[in-house]
Amino acid sequence: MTRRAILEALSDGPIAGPAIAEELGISRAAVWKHVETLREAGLEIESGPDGYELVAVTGYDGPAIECGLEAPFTVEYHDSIGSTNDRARELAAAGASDVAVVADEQTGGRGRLGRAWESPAGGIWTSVLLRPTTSPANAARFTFAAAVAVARTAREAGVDARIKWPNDVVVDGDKLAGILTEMEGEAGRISWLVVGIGLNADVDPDVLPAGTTSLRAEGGDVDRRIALQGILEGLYDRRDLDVLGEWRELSTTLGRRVRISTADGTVEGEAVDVTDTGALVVETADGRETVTTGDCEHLRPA
Ligand code: BT5
Repeated sequence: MTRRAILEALSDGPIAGPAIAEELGISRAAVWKHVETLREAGLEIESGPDGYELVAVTGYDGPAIECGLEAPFTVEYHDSIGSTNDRARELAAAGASDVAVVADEQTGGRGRLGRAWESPAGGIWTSVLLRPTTSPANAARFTFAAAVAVARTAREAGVDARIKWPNDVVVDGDKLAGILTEMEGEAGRISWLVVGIGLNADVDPDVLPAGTTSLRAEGGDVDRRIALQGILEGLYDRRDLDVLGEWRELSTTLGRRVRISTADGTVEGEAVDVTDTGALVVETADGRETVTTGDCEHLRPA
């Protein structure tokens, strides 16, 4: 966390090296080394008569993403990795928490049920490791909180994003983002929870499966650092909140005719509500059904 503290001091700069050293209880040489590392990571740090000052942040890596991030996550950045969810699970097994694993590219990105998630360079691929003190029954809330955070961030980037149950963010029906929440828990208690978020940011949808889109393709702002910070802060701020109201507001599924394929068959009808455990309530020809999870297709009005 020293690097983070130095970054904060530099953002409020100019500040003299010895003053930083004193404030953080480290040596002047250590301050100098940290500053050099940050410069190598692409942060523009000027040194003038009054000391160091952070003047610009460019790039997309750990220090750049942590700079100005208003959520207490450590960012572990990889140019390329198999799956950020797999890496976050490894970190969970090693006892870590509050880490966001971020990659420019994934070579083995995963969706639900072992499906592949295409993750070319330029996307936002991240997995946030949390240890919430709640029961496994509440895990879906984190998927919902992530969906709200992603949809809001995309909307701030100028894209008309909405949430599609259970785990997508879409623009006019085309998939912009997907969420994969995984966890380990027992006896009414979550041990760790990993929220995997894939957002097609600065990506050409031509290299993605049909029916997908990206921030770039929708003419949105594709500053990944700003977008990712928005998502991480949005998720963090909602970690203990009831997000159902916000989810309902941003949902494009509620009020529609849907067909949901589940392991037990197909449910068709009008999506009328979601429950606080993330299930979809569907008004079918035979009455109301509550569907825990599945693949949801939006149908044209009957
Ligand atoms: C999801 O699964 O939508 C969850 C995707 C989660 C991806 C993130 S990226 C960071 C983290 N690390 C990982 O390894 N995973 C998470 P599902 O609802 O099962 O949808 C999967 C389907 O989406 C695929 O079968 C394709 O049809 C489609 N798809 C694949 N790549 C896509 C992409 N980049 N954009 C939109 N749709 C895609």
